[in-house]
Amino acid sequence: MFHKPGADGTGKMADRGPDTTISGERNVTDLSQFPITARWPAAHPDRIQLYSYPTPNGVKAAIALEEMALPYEAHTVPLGDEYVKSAAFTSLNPNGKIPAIIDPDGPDGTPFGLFESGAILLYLAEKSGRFLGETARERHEIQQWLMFQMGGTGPMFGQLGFFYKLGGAEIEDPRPRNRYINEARRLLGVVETALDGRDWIAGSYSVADMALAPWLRALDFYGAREVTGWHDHPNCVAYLERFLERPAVRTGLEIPPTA
Ligand SMILES: N[C@@H](CCC(=O)N[C@@H](CS)C(=O)NCC(=O)O)C(=O)O
Repeated sequence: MFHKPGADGTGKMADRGPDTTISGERNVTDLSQFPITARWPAAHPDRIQLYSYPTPNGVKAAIALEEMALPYEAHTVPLGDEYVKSAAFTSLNPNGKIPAIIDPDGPDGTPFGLFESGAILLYLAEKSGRFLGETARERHEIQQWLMFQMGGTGPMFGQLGFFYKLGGAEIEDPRPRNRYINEARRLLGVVETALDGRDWIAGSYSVADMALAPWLRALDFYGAREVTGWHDHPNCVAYLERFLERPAVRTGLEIPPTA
């Protein structure tokens, strides 16, 4: 752990690092070394800057920030190339995809940028000291399911969405569509079995759930519940309902605003 939230549990930042200047009584953090801040200016540079859009990958970061009560400022970055593939955005994430963050109070006390939702979840969990288990065994199991989401349900459900609902739905050859339908159904079966007798994927509520549940929810958005046999997976159904009941989740799902 490199940083714990304030003892009052509000997630207040630690003392400012060397990149911070003092202006009168108020600390002013300088994020100008990050070119993205010229296009998406920080009104509160002392807070974590979130660059995102409320997609399954994007909401993971917002949900984590909400759950951990870390102070942050969200910037809406739509998915068009003029945004995610712009020079400003790729200066922070060369891969040109949301989400990405800048933490003005990074591990060594200086501003720190990070992309890839799984890496962001692990970073925020370490920073806050929350949702990454209490023991090494728990931590490794949480990381296991997080990696399962990042390499499994995320890319596979994403491809299913493309071939079933989005740009690829008009392709006549049924093979890509069937491939991802079958793979999504198989992955649902894995999650269904793992949830037998437990409320959360790694035992206690963790960043693995913040990663996994938004992708289970995406099946509904893709209109793919029937083809993947969603309702034949009662543990998954109950799990998603449990997740969506959390106030931090309900808030995080709407961040950043799209209008
Ligand atoms: N592995 C990345 C994937 C991120 C990702 O695919 N983001 C999508 C939205 S969910 C995106 O930015 N798409 C825009 C594009 O690919 O041009 C992560 O988990 O952060």
